[in-house]
Amino acid sequence: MSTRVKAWLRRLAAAAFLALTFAALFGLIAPVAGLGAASTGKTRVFQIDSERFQYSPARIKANKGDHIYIRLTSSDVTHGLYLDGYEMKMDAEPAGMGQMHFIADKAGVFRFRCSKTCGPFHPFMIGQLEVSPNSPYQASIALTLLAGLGALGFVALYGHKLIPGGQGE
Ligand SMILES: [Cu+2]
Repeated sequence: MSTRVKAWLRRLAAAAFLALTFAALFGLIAPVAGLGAASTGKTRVFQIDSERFQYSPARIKANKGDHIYIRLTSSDVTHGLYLDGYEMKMDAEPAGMGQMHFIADKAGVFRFRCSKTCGPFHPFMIGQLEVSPNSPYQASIALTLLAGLGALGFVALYGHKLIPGGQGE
């Protein structure tokens, strides 16, 4: 190979390396700055009715980052709803309605249970909120790892060529 071609290849390699490094840095910074995930949150309104000794629906689902509104009504006596993990609670009297609003900033499966003693099976009055990890957020993390691995692999393969006077000469 002529020296001109070698020099050109080296410059190309350096440019690719820089591009990968920037991609990796941006991938790391973007989710932290909220560019990747914050804009994807949806508003979800759940209407849960309570009746001795169950909630309906008893299972609700959302994605991380969603704005969640839960409205609680009761068809018989006063019930409550305490949400584990988010440590929030509300009550619903027979003619009234309880409400809570929060941003699902934690992924996982969280139990909610009745917080008003309503009868013999009160301790078994439970439900669950499932918060799935936000996929665009996960994708940005995967991209970051990929870019990082790419940069590492590149350095491992061609790093010696980036140093003037190295083995690649
Ligand atoms: Cu209850």
